[in-house]
Amino acid sequence: MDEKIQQRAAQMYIGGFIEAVLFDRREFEELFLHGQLGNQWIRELSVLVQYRSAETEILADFSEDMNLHTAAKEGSVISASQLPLWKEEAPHLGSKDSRDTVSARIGWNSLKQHAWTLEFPEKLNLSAEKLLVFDIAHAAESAEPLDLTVEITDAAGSSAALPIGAVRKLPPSFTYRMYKPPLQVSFTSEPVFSTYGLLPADFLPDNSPVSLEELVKISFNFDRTPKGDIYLDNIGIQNTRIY
Ligand SMILES: [Ca+2]
Repeated sequence: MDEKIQQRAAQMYIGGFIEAVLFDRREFEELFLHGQLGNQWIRELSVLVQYRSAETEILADFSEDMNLHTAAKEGSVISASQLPLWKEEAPHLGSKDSRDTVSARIGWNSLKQHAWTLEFPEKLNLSAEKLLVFDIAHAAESAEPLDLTVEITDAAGSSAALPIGAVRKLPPSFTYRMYKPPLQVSFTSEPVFSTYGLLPADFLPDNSPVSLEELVKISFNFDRTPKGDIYLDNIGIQNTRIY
């Protein structure tokens, strides 16, 4: 990356962090929640941002046990529908090492009814001033952008769905050269997470009957990109004063 672009990117993100943390200018938090905003200011930049606010209630981060069907909140139930690949593992790094945290790995190879679903023991409130957040990364090198649908369901069984592409599709993998020339080592990639923050209001078309105060289920439906191999992690509800 060009030196000047690196400097401008550092100014933007370090400056944004200071504005948000020291001066309570919470609107700068958007820089970290919506990676594509960085592109609007520095067009040459390709940005993937992983971010978690201290005001996040984690629903699933796969750290509690080795059981695929349990999540952070006791009594939560995870299930999968027709997924050819579903396990929990530590994402690999570009080297032979792995991360020291575990994520859900999900793969599919058609547009059939593939879904991954998290059900809660108690009704979840996703009303105003809250965001549904989660992290996604390509698990294998992918040259294509990836889209999927997030669906929320309330206690009465009403549901509403939103493709992540409404915010932005997950960009193709970034490739990099691990060793500098003249070493003849091919370009490689590694899983890099992107944080998504979905606004409840964006799920609701006019007159939608879904009750945001009484959610019982969040589903990830793999119905927009015919095949994918992803890591999913850090699903949570974030308090926000941005919007
Ligand atoms: Ca578990």
